[in-house]
Order: sequence, then C-alpha cells, then structure tokens
Amino acid sequence: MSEFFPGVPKISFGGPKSRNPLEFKHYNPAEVLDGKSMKEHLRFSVVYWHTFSNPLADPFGVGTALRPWDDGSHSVANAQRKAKVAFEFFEKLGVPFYAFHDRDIAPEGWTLKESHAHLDEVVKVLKDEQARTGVKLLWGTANLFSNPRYMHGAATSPNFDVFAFAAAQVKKAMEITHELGGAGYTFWGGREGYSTLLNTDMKRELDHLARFLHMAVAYKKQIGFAGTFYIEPKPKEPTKHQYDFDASACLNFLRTYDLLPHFKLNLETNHATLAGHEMMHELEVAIGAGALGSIDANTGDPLLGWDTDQFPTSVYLTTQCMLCILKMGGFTTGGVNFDAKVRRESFEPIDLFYAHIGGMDAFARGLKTARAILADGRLAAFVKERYRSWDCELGRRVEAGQAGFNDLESYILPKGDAAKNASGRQEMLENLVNEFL
Ligand code: XLS
Ligand code: NI
Ligand code: NI
Repeated sequence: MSEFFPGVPKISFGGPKSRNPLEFKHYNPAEVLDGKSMKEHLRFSVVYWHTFSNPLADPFGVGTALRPWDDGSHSVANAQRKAKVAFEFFEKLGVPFYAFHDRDIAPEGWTLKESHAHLDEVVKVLKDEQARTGVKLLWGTANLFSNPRYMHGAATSPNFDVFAFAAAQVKKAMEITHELGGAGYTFWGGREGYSTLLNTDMKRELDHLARFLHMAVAYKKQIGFAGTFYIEPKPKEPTKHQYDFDASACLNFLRTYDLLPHFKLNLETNHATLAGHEMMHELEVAIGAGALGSIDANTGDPLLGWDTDQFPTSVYLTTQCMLCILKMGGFTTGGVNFDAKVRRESFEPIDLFYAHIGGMDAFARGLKTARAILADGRLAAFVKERYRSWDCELGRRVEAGQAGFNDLESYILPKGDAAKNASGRQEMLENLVNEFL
C-alpha cells in the first residue's frame, strides 16, 4: 500500500517532557481515568472537508494547499484516492472517528443521479477502509450551501424545486451514513436564513424547515437508522442571519415544532463566539435541556469577526468544555470533532498532523484539568453553598410549584428586609481554576 505521508510514523504518546512535534505530550489514548480510557472520554474525530477538501483559499487569493495526492480533477478515481489518504491520516493520528459532507467525499455530477452514483463508488472505498482500520464515522451530513442552486437556502428556499432537491440529497446522505454505520447525522443550516427581510417570509420559511426535519425523522425511522440527529447552531455566515442562531434559538425552534425528542445539539466553539456567547454558555444551555450531543471543537480569533475555524490551543477553553461534558456524564454518540482548518500559510501536509496533535493535546489537558477540579470539589461546593438559602422549607415549596405570592409575602413581611447578600467571589474562583492549570 502506498504511503501518502512518508516519514510520518504512527503518532505515539511521548509524555510532557517530549520535544518531538510528532508525539503527543498529554493525549495518552490508553490511559484510564475514572474507568474510561482517554480515547473513550474524548472520542476525537477529524473532518474531511477542512482536512482533505479545503484548498486554503481566502477572498483575496487562491488556495495554497500542497496536496501531492490530489490530481485536481473532479474524478471518482481522485476521490477514491483521497479516501485512502484520509484513512492513512486517521490511522497514523490514532483518531477513532471522522465526519464528512457528501460533496467532500465524492464529486458532484451533472445530475442528481450521477452525484448519487459517484457517492456509491466512494462509499465502497470508505467501507473497506473503515473495516481495515477500525476507524468509524461520527456523523455524516449533506452540503446544502455550496452549489449556486442553494443561494436562497435549501429547506428554506422560496423555490420549491430546490426544497425537493435538498430533500433527495439529504435522503441519500442519510442512506450512506447509515450504510457506513455512522453514530450520528448533522444538520447545519448552511444558508437557512436571510440577507434581507424585505424579500423574506420568515414564518413560512421556518415552517418549511420544520417540515423538512420532520420528513428526515420519518425517513430515519423508515430505514432503521439508529444514530443521533444533531442540529448545529450558527448565528451568521454565510447569511447575515441564520435561523439556527444559537443553542437557545435552536431549542425554541425544536420545541415549537415538536422536534425536540428527535434532535440533540452539535455545538461549535467559533459559532458560540460569533453569537456573542462563551462556548461554556452554549454547553450549559444545551445540557440544561438534556440536549447536548456533540461538539465541533475549534476556536475563533478574538480580533477577527468571522468563522476562522482554528484549532483549539487554549487549555482554559478546553478545561471549560470538559468541565461541562464531564458533569453531563460524558458523550454517548457524540465526540470532540475538529471542525478546524490549518491557516493558509500552513500549506504542507505535515501541518495537518501538527494541527491535530495540538488540538488533541489541548483537549487531553482540558480533560485532566477538569477532572482534577471536579475531584477537588471546592468549585462545586461553592456553587452549592451560593444557593443554600433556597433549601429552606418555603424555598423548596417554591421550586416544587407549591407556593404563591401570598406565601412569599407572609414570609418576608415580618423579616422587614431580605437577608444580606454574600459575595460572588469571582476572582477567588478564577484563582482556584488557575491552581489547576
Ligand atoms: C460551518 C459548519 C459546518 C458544519 C457541517 O460553519 O461548522 O462545517 O459543521 O456542515
Ligand atoms: Ni461545524
Ligand atoms: Ni463552523
């Protein structure tokens, strides 16, 4: 078998003292923490689109990526070779999962029928490679935003034919995800939003989106696909307003249209910051609704206002993520999916390794740090204590919905005023977290 990354060995754990850029310093897949290996805790996944299909262009210049295996053609043979490259990469990196859009793995044809056939040809290779390596599919999805037909959206397009085309495309993407044993299927509303309200019937578009998702739920049942459906919130880009704005907007949409039992959220860090939230905020919102499914692990640049999709390197950020995920009890079907791309200046194949090794190490440190904070217990104890006054008899009755304004007035009137407040101790808690970094 040909090697596409000659000279790159299987990446192994070198330990914190290692100075080898092709070794993990913190990610030790076999290390067991609380009865689960690091590999099982983190469930790392590589995305096909940024890693193997992104030429690294920007609005001011063409792609720079050096990908010696790619002959630049839109042929099935080129796509099949790329699939082999991808699996050599997954194997050498030691990730258990990957994720794809239909159009990343196989070239779009002149007709939908031809596109379906191209997919089938590449899926054969993916299936063999999965069997050979044991690498699994975390989730599949359909690209409903690149082709010009989707300029006005897909499930929210004013053009009914586009809606039908999108449905047929998703149907096929679900089928191949199912065939490849995918643990999930993601819906990211690529252009489901608007650029101006002057030409938009928002209510009608949202109704259509809900109908589309209900049909997907019905089809999932029909084919017996048992994976998790995810919605991935994003507030803007490419449209100025995306309907799946943030976790709260998605939950409201899912509840309004009776879809909540069928979906979980796939939260992406850079999307959270674009919405004006910290990732931890989005995670807490989703967890509170019992709807956190998976994460797209990346980060933005605080000085740039768009989805830069950089690899996560901040241990503070990964610690926050892992605190939430561990408190939730860990992932079930989801994982830490690196929806991230190397910079345009990092154009060599080896940069793909450095980027992922860094992201995996950052999350391994986040996992260990979060675990230590939880084991220490002071942070959780502080939060519990902060709400202690609610543990009185009337507080409990209020929480249980068994008290009214009359009860509260009778309680507080004789006291004259509320008891004194306690300090929030933000700085002390920030110091506490830093003790573990
Ligand atoms: C784009 C999204 C996209 C989804 C998959 O911003 O992150 O890559 O994860 O369609
Ligand atoms: Ni994403
Ligand atoms: Ni994104």
